[in-house]
Amino acid sequence: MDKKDFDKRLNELFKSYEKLIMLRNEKIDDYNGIYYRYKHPILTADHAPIFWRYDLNYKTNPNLLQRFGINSTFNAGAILFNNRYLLVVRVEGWDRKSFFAVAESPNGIDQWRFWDYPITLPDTDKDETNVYDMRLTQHEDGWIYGIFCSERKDPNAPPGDLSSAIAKAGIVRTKDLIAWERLPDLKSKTQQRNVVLHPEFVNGKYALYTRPQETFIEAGSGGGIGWALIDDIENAEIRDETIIEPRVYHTIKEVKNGLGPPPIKTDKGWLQLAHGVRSCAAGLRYVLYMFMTDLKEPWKVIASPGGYFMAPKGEERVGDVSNVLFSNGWIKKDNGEVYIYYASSDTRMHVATSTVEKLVDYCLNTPADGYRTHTSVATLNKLITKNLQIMKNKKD
Ligand code: BGC
Ligand code: BMA
Repeated sequence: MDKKDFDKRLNELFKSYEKLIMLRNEKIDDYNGIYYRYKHPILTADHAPIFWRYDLNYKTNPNLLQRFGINSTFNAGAILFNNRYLLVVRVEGWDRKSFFAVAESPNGIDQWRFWDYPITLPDTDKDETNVYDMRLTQHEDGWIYGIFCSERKDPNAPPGDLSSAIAKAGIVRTKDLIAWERLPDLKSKTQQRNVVLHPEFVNGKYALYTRPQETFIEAGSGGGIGWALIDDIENAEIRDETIIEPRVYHTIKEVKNGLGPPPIKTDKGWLQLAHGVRSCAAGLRYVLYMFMTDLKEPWKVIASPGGYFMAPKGEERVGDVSNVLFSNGWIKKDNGEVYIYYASSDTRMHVATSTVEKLVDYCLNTPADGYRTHTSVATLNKLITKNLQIMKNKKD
């Protein structure tokens, strides 16, 4: 390419990038009363800055090739920090390594732009191969904590097995999302993924939602969302762990489940968003579901709406790992609005909006799963009978 073409092409790249970033999002008119989806994904691989992907120097990149490919942007932690909407996004390169990068939006809905540099995590263990899925918790101790999955090759894997891995929870904290202090990884008897810090002290201690697992993929016999009190966050160790939200046969959380973001406090209890996984011929299907826990005893489940809250739909269904919705970030605004940030098929980020009032109503008044066809039909019949009466009264 001659220099003129190079400059022209580069100019076009910057222009179409700006157009993508400035694209306004809008609600989709697909009413379920519970939440709204939005027309466009909020972050895709194309949202990665041009200056991350290309070498902009004509001398060293005369053909204007991408030098650092970005594959996907997903599973973001979220925080409203000094009135700024921030996501800590899992960005994955063409090399399959994921890293964290902050993206910021003026309104929480569109115009998401990455900060210039990704997060450079303190490198504390040479065996740590990949990191992902950070949950951000603004804790009442004054720190913002990030707990993420730290993955390495299983040292006991037989020769030739280059897939078996070990998952643990890495812990960092920050006051500004720029300088990150790394604390020792969570000590646990089992592997851990989906570990989330509760925002308040409980009985004077830090409290973790956990997800013990027997092997890298299988939750195993202990499977479910657990709860553990931690004596010292600077040397966090799980001593006692109780399963508070178990897996159940023939439900959306039959194979695995795990907490999403830290819970939202309401006067009726804590709103909890989680993912549930079931197995089918097409592989694992990940959906989002909700439950509520007690305000004073956040480890006690007080409401379990049956079934999924949100499942992959339309283009969400397709991606690197198809048939997956995953969320590890949401933001509650002072006016009661809730912005739910979720990823589809390990590929892109979306937003859905609701309110605390609606989510509490959803949790408290959606019939629970009766675990059998017969109970589901009985629940439906009750609703139909009630509604037919209302419809008949209207006609009379
Ligand atoms: C992937 C994760 C996935 C996990 C379990 C990891 O290697 O990076 O996205 O959740 O495996 O399947
Ligand atoms: C998991 C998660 C996510 C991912 C999902 C589907 O176990 O921790 O990273 O979105 O698998 O691949």
